[in-house]
Amino acid sequence: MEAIRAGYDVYELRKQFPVLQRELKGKPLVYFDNAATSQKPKVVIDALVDYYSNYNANIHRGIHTLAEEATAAYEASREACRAFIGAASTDEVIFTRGTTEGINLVSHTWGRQHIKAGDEIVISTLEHHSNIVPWQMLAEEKGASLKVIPINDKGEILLDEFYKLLSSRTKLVSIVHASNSLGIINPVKQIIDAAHQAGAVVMLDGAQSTVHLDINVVELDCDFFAFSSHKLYGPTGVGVLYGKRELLEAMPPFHGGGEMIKEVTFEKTVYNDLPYKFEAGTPNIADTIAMKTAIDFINELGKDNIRRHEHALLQYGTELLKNIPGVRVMGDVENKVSVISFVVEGIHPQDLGVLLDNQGIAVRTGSHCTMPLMQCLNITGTTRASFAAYNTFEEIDRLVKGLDKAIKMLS
Ligand code: C6P
Repeated sequence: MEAIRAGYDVYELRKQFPVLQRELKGKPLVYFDNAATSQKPKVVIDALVDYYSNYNANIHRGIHTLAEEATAAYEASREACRAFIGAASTDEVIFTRGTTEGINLVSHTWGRQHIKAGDEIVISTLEHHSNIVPWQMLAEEKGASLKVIPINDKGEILLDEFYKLLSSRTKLVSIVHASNSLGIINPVKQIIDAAHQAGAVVMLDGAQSTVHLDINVVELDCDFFAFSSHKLYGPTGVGVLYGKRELLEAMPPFHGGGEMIKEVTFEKTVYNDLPYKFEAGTPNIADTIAMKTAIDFINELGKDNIRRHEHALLQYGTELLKNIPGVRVMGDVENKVSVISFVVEGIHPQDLGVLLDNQGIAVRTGSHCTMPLMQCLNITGTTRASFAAYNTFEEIDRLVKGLDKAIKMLS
């Protein structure tokens, strides 16, 4: 039944993930912390081992066979990333350490170049700290100010309030595509179009959307888009910043060093072409190569199939959780990625998390790096269950049972 619903065999898929074979506290592991980082299939782990075992070499530097093989694999990953987000050219695909670094790259380069005293940067209440702090730092440095789009009780962005915030002072709008804490998918197309009409540049934080949604940066018309490999079945420590060519070309480099130069004298440096201008030093070669394997893995499974399965899990889990007395599901809206965030009356999320862990169930608890959102919702934090392609309905049943038990123990 589950296999039919998913469009692929979930149980067969699970066999490809070594860690899912693990027992925790004497029970099969239930891994519901996928929004923090997803587990890795064996093909991704093998890609890392293969690079280090068979063609470990520095890239873009050597003329020997190993260097050529490593460079080819590294650049093949850039092409896979380009296609995955629908960018027009690999020149617009910059490898980073992840979403956080991508946002910091833009704030340190484009931001320092363009933001001036009196300018305004617009973000939303839903932002992750990674899409708040870099802009706060920039605003402080430049004498600019940060404007925050309010949300309704459910956590949805109030578009009318956003439109009111836009003015000729708005230079940048930086918005999370899908909220990590609530799962809500933001109306980014409307936001981008309105921001552009006001003359602002738009950055999207794609940390949570890239694994679930079909991304096409050209159709979205966003100016910058950042994501992390580790949330899409790939390794940690690597990700992508997409930027429109004309913006990237006009931006100063982020870091100085090897690889980002064409020519250096003691008097002057001529910077390299895109995308290398933004990739100083020896990069994270193995993980970048394995990120392609993760993208291939998703493409083979089919994003549509994964989405259908995850949505079914989301609906099933939301209904069951809502029926548990004392449980309040936060961000319970239609347009969501597979995240269920909830609070239980009178019980601290951390206590709940520990008791669930004792039953072999991994969830995330706390503010999820969105403290201002928690303050706005008037809560200290939530318990968050986030689903991936390999999760099952039985695992949700285990969560519900585990929750029941934990609530009884803590009440
Ligand atoms: N959210 C979570 O458990 P990095 O760490 O750079 O790969 O991603 C940062 C980041 C940025 N934006 C959003 C919307 C995110 O969800 C994250 C990472 C994890 O929700 C860890 S806090």
